[in-house]
Amino acid sequence: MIDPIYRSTELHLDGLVGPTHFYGGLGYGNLASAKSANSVSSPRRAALQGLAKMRAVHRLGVPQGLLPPRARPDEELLARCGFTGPNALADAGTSAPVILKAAWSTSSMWTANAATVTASSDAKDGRVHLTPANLSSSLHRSTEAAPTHDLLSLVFANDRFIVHDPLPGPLADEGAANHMRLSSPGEKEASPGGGPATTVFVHGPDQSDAARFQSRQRADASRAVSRLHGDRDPMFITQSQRAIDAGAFHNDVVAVSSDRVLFCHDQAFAAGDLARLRELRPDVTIVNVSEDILPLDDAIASYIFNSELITIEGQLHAIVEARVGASAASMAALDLLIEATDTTVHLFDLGQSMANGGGPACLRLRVPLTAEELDAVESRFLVDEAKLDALEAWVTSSFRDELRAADLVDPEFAREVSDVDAALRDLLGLPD
Ligand code: SUG
Repeated sequence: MIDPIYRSTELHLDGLVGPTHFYGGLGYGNLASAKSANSVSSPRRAALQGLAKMRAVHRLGVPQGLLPPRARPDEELLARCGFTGPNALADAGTSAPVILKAAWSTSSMWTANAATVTASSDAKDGRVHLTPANLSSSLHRSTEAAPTHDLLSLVFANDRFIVHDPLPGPLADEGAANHMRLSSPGEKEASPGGGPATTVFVHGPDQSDAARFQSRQRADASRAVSRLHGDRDPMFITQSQRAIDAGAFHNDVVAVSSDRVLFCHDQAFAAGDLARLRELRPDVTIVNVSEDILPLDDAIASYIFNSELITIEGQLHAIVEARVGASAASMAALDLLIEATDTTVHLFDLGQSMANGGGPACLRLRVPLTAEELDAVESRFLVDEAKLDALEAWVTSSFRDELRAADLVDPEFAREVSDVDAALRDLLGLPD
């Protein structure tokens, strides 16, 4: 097959699933991750499911790229926590299992948490800004920040782009999962070029002792990112505590946008915030699904609002996780989106990622670019059919079909994974 000509300039960067995908029960406020804790995972199926989604998006004519998984186990983390030498894994497994799991985590696959991005037409200085998320709410995710910074600096190595340092740890920031870009009325399409879009930062409410879960996104972090990026038209809205308590640990579990469409659950935001948005941007089509049609718990179970929305030449596409099809109430919500926007729906099985709380929208970072900016992106990180074929072959031949908690203390598994990582660096032409 001949690779299609791009029909959009919004780059989608997916996280490639690594050979150590497992269920650690590590995701704070993430009900799926808690439920799956210690069950048997399939790294091979997880990676193939992710690649199938990337291929489909690529075939739609969308620039599709990837961020590779980090080398595992994270020996630096183990050493910083006092685990060194030949028994490091076994010792960590006995006395600090959370540190052991963090050292093996493939959570970098959820690139919606890799960074917050501001398009050049939305920034006062006319450059594309990226701030890697510090992910400081949890140990396993916080270790992603420094390597993500280095990777993004390679992908966007051109002075059209600025990759900032992650925010200081206490300003907890989870990246684009809590950020939406509503295209300006002057823009023809999701790609930048018209006036400034409204960049919507969604952060948690003030901490409360009554809360079941605290928000992972602090308001002062959202404001700091917006300041750093020089956003021309930012807006700040608050997640509802009810949604966080029901398991919406990121806003993208209950709301998603593309271009001038916002698809969300009625309980996603604090009272009055959606009305404020509507008043500010009356041109935006808001498909706000009420509790009567889709109870919040069902929305969080199906991840309907975590669908990946993509606007291509004016047509809205939704990459929807297969389990939505099994929920009549979620299908009713999807019908509302289709009625309002004539969306084309594509169903995908992402079950392995979903069991850790990561749906279609979690697996991709959107980078709205102009055609010239897209040309400046480092091509080693972009996929085409041949690269996708090679990646599938790499996964099929070298990833385990089953992984158990006990494998994480096995030094033989560590050696195996290091060979798998080296083969990927070779395939993508990346340095050690
Ligand atoms: O941060 N899960 C991730 C899921 C992230 C989903 N991303 C978005 N919503 N954008 C998290 O909770 C689970 C890992 C484990 O349990 O092994 C985890 O980290």
